[in-house]
Amino acid sequence: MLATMNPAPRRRRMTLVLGAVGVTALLAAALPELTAAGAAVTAATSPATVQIDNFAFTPATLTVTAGTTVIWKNDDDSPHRIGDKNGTFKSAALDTDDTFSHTFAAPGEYPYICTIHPYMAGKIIVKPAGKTSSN
Ligand SMILES: [Cu+2]
Repeated sequence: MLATMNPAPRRRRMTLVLGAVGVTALLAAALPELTAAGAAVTAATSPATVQIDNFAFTPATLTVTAGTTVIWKNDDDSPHRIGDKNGTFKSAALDTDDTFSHTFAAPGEYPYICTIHPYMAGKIIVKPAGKTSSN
């Protein structure tokens, strides 16, 4: 007897769940800031910053997802010039407070130096998009 009663309530519950998903999707579209930390937003990448200070890059190794724009900012009193070892990106000489940005579309490892002070070394590691640890 119970078995014949079950299908109707279950179907109604499914409809409610689908409705809730629809509302969530609408909210996600309308309020992207509220859902930026959620797993559903995989394409969102915010700019990442490397600080240049005291003749060093901070962080020395920065890991980002593909599509991320990395911004270098020179907080030093000396000029610095960023050049990656594979010739993928190269900045002009950056004076104090100058910035340089590069968008990393392709996954891989990008070691770079300051071409004025070659002992200054850093590395950008680019992971494939959609493989963030939050998932
Ligand atoms: Cu330098």
